[in-house]
Amino acid sequence: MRRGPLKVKFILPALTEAKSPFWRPIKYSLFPPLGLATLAAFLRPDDEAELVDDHVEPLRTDDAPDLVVIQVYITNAYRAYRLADLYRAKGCFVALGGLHVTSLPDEAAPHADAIFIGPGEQTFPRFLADFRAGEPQQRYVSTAGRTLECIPPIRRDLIRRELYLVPNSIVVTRGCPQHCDFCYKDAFFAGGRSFYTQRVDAALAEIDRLPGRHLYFLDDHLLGDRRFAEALFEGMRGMGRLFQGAATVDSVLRGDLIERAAEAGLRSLFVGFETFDPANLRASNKKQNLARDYAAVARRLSDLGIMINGSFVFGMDEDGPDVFDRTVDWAVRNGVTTATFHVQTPYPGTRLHQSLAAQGRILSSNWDLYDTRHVVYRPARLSPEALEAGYHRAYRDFYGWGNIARGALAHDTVRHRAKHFFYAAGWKKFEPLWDMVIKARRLRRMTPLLEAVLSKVSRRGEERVTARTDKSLPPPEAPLLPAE
Ligand code: B12
Ligand code: SF4
Repeated sequence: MRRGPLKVKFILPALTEAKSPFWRPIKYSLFPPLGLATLAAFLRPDDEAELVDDHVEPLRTDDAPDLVVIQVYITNAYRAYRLADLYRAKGCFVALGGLHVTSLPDEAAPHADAIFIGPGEQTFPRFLADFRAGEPQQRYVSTAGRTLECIPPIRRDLIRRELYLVPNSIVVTRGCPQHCDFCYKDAFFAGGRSFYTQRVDAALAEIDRLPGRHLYFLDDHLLGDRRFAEALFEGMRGMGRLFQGAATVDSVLRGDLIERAAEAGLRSLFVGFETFDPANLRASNKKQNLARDYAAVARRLSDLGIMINGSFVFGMDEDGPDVFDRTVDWAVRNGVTTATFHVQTPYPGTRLHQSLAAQGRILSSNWDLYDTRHVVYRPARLSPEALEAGYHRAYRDFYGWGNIARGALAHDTVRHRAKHFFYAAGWKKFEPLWDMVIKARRLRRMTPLLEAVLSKVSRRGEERVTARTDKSLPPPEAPLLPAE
């Protein structure tokens, strides 16, 4: 029985200690650990909580809190286990949860006093009550009845805002209504609802609490529940916010939700195009993309002044050696502002993993390599080397100066062209500058710049310019930077 206040340390371990040549400080200084700050809200006011994000600040391990809560993603799993072992050796109670623990509970269990399967809003408060009563269980499983209604406000006071470019990241839903075979989602939300939302008034209140103008919704599919999204955007009209988010191809084409989002302040959207091949889409159960006109998606977003962060996956079974150039070419021609390329990665627990394992095609179970940059399975129509090389080439080509300029010219207005150019170049071409800003702890000073780039593209008073064709552009001149 523990009557007094608890000393609790929440840790988001980094994927590795920041020494890999692929470590991009700006990528890991974007978003604070929202999941852990959500869990911290279930503590009592007199408990002492500390939240450490290993990506952006030194992690001291010479302390001995009553409870250590560690979030485990696939790529930080080994480091998370090492930290867990270290704290347990000192007699601290260690709780492990998150996506990777949910996929592989038996792997995680030997490193923990308690493990948590699925989202934590249902299980963590239950555990805290058991822990205080001196009767913690070893395994907590989130099941039917999980909800975001009436959860306490996320503990943003624990987040060191000055360490992040986007401290105003926010999640107002959990999961997604779709069921793609390669996605973490179905395994993570098994046993209960796999798509649910906050109450609109609670989401609006959370938005209201955030200072400044810029917001980044980290929801898997912000437009996934039409009624919720409509009410959210209605409530946000007039708030003067600028925001970014993610949604599916079909939701951009359907109805007028995307217009409502633009009116509420949506300025850039992460869109899961993933593949152009219908056989790939069918094989991965990505039905919502089938027979959709991707170019129409790009046009609609461009017309609304919304920049596109396109997500593309390489290495599906129909992908041959031409997939890289075709994809980059399409993205540039259609004015995709930033692209996120992935080597297909079979996360354990997904149907993709089950299927490749059954075919004997999994080549490695070293989780450090499951970072969407390495090939961990045997592709069907490419060698692993060609797939990895093509992936890196795609990044290099897409972010070459010539293609950044060409992509910018795909838009109709001068303003949108300028925004596209500066956003894409700023993200990939000024890495040393970002590193300096991060080291000097000046990320917050960049917010006005980000807001300026995300400001509204208005057609009023601005002539539409006739889009120049690719042929009229000079070839890429500037040296290409290393891929991501
Ligand atoms: C933001 C984000 C990032 C950010 C930062 C992450 C951060 N600061 O948390 C950045 C850009 C750095 C990033 C990078 C990567 N990411 Co990422 N990212 C996300 C994203 C979009 C949102 C995370 C989030 O805030 N979710 C909302 C919060 C509320 O949920 P949560 O964090 O899961 O926390 C809840 C539960 O997990 C649980 N929980 C978590 N820990 C614990 C612990 C205990 C004890 C308990 C009780 C409960 C519990 O309770 C919380 C509340 O319900 C997710 C997609 C998603 N929807 O989750 C992908 C996602 C997590 N990323 C993913 C991947 C693969 C990566 C990369 C490896 C890929 C890449 N090429 O970039 C890298 C490396 C990450 C790393 N550090 O290891 C995958 C993870 C797959 C897996 N099986 O682990 C996801 C799911 C995307 C996807 N659809 O595939 N990512
Ligand atoms: S649409 Fe995106 S988030 Fe939803 S299941 Fe498919 S990959 Fe996952």
